[in-house]
Amino acid sequence: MSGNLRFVLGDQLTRDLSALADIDPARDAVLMVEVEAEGRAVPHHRQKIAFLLSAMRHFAEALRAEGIRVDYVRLDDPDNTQDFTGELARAVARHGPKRVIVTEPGEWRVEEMMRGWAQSLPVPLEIRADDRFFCSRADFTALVRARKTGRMEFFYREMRRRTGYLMDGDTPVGGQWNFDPDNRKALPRGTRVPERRRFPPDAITREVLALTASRFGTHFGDLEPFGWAVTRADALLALDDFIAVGLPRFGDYQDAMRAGEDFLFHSLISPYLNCGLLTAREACDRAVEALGDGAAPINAVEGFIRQILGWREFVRGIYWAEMPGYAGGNHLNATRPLPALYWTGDTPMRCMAECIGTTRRHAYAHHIQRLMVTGNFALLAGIEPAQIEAWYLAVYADAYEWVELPNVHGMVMHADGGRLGSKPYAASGAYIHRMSDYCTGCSYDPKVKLGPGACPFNYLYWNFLIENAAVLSPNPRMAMPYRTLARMPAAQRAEIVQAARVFLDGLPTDWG
Ligand code: FAD
Ligand code: DLZ
Ligand code: SF4
Repeated sequence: MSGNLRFVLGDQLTRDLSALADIDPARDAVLMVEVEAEGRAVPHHRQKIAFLLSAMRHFAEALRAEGIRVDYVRLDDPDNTQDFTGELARAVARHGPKRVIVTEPGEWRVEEMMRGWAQSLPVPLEIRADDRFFCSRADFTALVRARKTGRMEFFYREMRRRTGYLMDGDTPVGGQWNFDPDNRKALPRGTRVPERRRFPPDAITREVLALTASRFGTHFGDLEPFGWAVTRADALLALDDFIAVGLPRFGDYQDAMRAGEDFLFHSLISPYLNCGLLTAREACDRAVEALGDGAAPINAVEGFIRQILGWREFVRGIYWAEMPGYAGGNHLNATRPLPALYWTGDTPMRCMAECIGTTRRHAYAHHIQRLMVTGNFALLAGIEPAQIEAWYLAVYADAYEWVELPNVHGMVMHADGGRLGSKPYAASGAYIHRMSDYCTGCSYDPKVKLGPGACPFNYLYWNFLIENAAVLSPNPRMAMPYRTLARMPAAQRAEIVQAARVFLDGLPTDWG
């Protein structure tokens, strides 16, 4: 072979990817590999594996249709060594390229592999920046030095200024940077939630579903019904669908939850953004257009832009700026093993059962379910960060470590000591009761604090504050709950600790 081998990973399915930028179809080849090691790095949800393998196969077809040579190694190829390093070495031996070209990966683990390839391959390795983000890793480091990344809000404003999104000269469109106070409404009873466009499996997806069932049969999660888009064209239709039926009320009900409604007004585009079928820029552009057309209000569009231009870019920046040390922290010294209910969904807590149910059905749960239900429970129960992180990385179709880890380790578990968020998002049952209808029909009562029928979130919340008082009470943002705790009679505090201990020690951890 007289050209270069361009190795494209499963979350790099973007035609404009830096590793494909200057491809010469006459001399170069693209390598894509399906390997068991990636499906088992954590035991990924079966629907996530099928989604990604199908998207990879469709992407390879699209490149071939352009006349690009794609060397595609299938999972069931008998010669497949089943990991990236083995497959790259075999491909280099097959093709004898001048160079191997890759785009930087989304996980530290894989970047370490790449550093190994630079040593072990008989040809030079070129690692290119991933320019699918608004803020490059180098830009973020510069912002850290300029002290503009202390909090997401300041980073986000800087990104608004840099991109010009929702800016009117130097001032934010609508006169304020942040419409969060408008975006915390519970869903009024009777509100109609739109049907969302889903994409029935084609022949390639059906083949991959069967392969996933046979190779990853023991993994968590339903394979079907499968409704994800697996091509760029369909992912664009999914974005259109969101802009038309979801975005107008996205802001109002961003934090709402309703039993049986798995998607509400959320965009469902994170799996596409993160594997490359859609770009962050086109998602933001479409939302801004909708504002200009009068099809969506400013609180919705700003809320959506904030998630993508703000949070998504911020967590990626933190990940690469702080790794590898970031993953090792355990600020609250949480050590409890992950309860089996995270895998089985078998619990009388209706909120947890609902959120784990949607996770099992779709490899998806929306943000507030992840943060304020399954995440809040993990925080209050003191689950060991590494165990709950592995769960989140496994169960969501959009999960890659660059985005999962800061959200779980930092935002949910406060295990980073406050790098990501200034205080833990701990909440009692009152929050879930206010923002959802889960408590109706639950075996517990959110208004009961202790004793028979008490909502576990209530005593777990106070127990969490008691157990972590030494670390958390000096935090000025925690002053209010600690003042309330200080007024609580000692006997009541003892009862809380006892109720939490009985409840937590009674949770099975074995689900095999
Ligand atoms: P929408 O609610 O429609 O939001 C629009 C987009 O904003 C999302 O597609 C996503 O790209 C971005 N976004 C929103 N919030 C965040 C955030 N906190 N961090 C980064 N991007 C954000 N998101 C992932 O993409 N992968 C993960 O592995 C992941 N793990 C999470 C774990 C926890 C504990 C929490 C609290 C959040 C996590 N998130 C993760 C963020 C968020 O929950 C998902 O991006 C969102 O639920 C995806 O659904 P959606 O596309 O319908 O999002
Ligand atoms: C998540 C995943 C899975 C399950 N399988 C593959 C695969 O077979 N081949 C591949 O190239 N990528 C896969 N991925 C995505 C990778 O895990 C991801 O590219 C790296 O973690 C870097 O972010
Ligand atoms: Fe969840 Fe408590 Fe409400 Fe039950 S009562 S759904 S456990 S918050």
